[in-house]
Amino acid sequence: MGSLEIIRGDITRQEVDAIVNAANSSLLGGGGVDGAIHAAGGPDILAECRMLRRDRLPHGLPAGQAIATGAGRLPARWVIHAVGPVHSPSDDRTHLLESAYRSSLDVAAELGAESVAFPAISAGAYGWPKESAAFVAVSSVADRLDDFELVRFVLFSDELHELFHRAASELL
Ligand code: AR6
Repeated sequence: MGSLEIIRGDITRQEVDAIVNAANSSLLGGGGVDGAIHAAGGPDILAECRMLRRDRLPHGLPAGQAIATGAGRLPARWVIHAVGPVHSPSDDRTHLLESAYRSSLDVAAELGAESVAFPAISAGAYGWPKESAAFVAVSSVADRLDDFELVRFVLFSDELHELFHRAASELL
């Protein structure tokens, strides 16, 4: 049985096979986790993203989907760029948030990654309510843990760290 870890920390420092980026559809960078990954990983990641846009994704990567690049100078081997949905109070986009996690795990499995670290996708600039973000994240990976040695959630705040622990204790 693979293990699930929930820690407080910085995704760019994780020594795992693949880290997941909370990207946007352009794949060309942004703030938050995305900015931190490109800043710490160096220009090779953005160069690869530009090639993906040119060759395979002229219209960008839709919400709910994921695609991998190398990880530049980061300790991880791959960055899996996942696009979460922007939260909408009038339109339930939970399926897209679930899909961002599950597509990331699909990509990780295709790469042969044994260990994967996630941030709280959509829980920052995209405005997803934090408690729901934690529940959707944990429930989306729960039935896939056996496919990996380690799935780790890396939370940037005490509040999200606590909410992810609470979700895991209720769901697992
Ligand atoms: N390590 C772990 N978590 C982090 C880090 C870090 N280094 N930095 C921030 N967080 P966000 P989103 C937390 O906004 O909501 C970007 O501009 C952060 O506190 O990064 O999916 C993209 O380009 C929050 O809890 O991602 C998109 O345009 C969580 O990571 C847009 O933001 C996610 O916040 C995506 O928004």
